[in-house]
Amino acid sequence: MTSFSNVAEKARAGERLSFDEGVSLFNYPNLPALGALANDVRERLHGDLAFFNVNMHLNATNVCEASCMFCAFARQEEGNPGAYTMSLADAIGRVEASKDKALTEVHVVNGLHPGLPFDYYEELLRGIKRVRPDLHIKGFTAVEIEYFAQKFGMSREEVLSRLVDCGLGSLPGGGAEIFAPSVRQKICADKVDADGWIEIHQIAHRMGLKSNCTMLYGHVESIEERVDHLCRLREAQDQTGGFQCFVPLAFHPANTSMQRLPPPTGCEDLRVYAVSRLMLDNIPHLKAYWSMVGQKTAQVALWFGADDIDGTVEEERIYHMAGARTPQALTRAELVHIVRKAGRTPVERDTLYRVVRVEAEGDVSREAAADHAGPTRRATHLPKLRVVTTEQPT
Ligand code: V47
Repeated sequence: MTSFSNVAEKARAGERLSFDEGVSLFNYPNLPALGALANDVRERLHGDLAFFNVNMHLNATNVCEASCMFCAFARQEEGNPGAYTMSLADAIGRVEASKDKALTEVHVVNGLHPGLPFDYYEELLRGIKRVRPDLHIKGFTAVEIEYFAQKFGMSREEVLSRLVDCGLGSLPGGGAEIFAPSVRQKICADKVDADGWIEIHQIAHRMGLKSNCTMLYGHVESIEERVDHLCRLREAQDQTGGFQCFVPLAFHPANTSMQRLPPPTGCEDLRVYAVSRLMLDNIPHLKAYWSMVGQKTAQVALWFGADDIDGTVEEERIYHMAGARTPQALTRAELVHIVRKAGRTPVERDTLYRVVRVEAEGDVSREAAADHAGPTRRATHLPKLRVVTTEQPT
């Protein structure tokens, strides 16, 4: 019999939790107690630090051959209402237009466009590096990598190494959804399967790239299927160790084929963060993506296991086309404010979690001057973190 106090004892001792214990945590009614346990683990790993970055998103096309039931962003064909594909000049120009902003990352994710040559993606990466050699490019989900491999007759390794040669720096975590085959078959039948998604990340890890991982929750999946998903990520991480961050993604139903479903509640979001922190004992960071769960839930999540709130984002499209009511971007000062008001110490990181800048107590920068947050506790274990500026041009 799995009691909460037994599971709590194991978690506090740093012991690995089993599948059954993960299920029992999802069913445990006392959310504050669950959150406090996850917070113990979070503070053991990161003290009171909370990470964010200064980034932009680039979605060069939303034309997509796949027909995922949860997606409001994709358009099946060029010419359909709302479909768009940026010219290379336009896409690269958007990054160039950010020249005066202190960004460290561009997050590039696209639809599976049937008509674009591989060259388009290579030129896109080269062009971004030409205009902003200092930016880290986190780009292309495992689903896109698999699509390129199939469509252009290359191995997964070859696709990745050609993109790395053009400037790709790491992989985002998208496309994992829920690994259970029966759910995948229902909601995203055209996508690479779980084994393929995991293998692509593991190939990337063996090539020396870092990546993130995600789980889309709050649609048709069961609790057991969530826990199975977390256990599979944990097992993959035991083997290759390249996942830096886990990002739970709360389903936004508006404008999708599952719009009759209610969105996950705030309590459900917090429960997913807490259980994920407790189950994923080998993935260092847990992100509460503010753009998706909202600034308020992201703040509370910093006490329920999460240590990261993502970045300034600039032009989020995937969730906003699915009804997200959050702003499309936040300024750096706003992120600092949110974190401080949550009672954590804000740390600007780069994509690889190297510290760009710690907003320590009493720190007054030009941007932070706009922030009227009061004093906060000092970062507790800064010596562990290496301070860098931004990535050097390759
Ligand atoms: O794979 C699509 C999800 C993902 C909806 O790696 C939806 O740091 C909710 O992966 N409701 C793409 N979710 C975004 C993504 C991501 C975002 C932020 C940071 C990182 C990272 C990765 O978005 C998709 C899918 O799982 N998604 N539509 C929707 N209606």
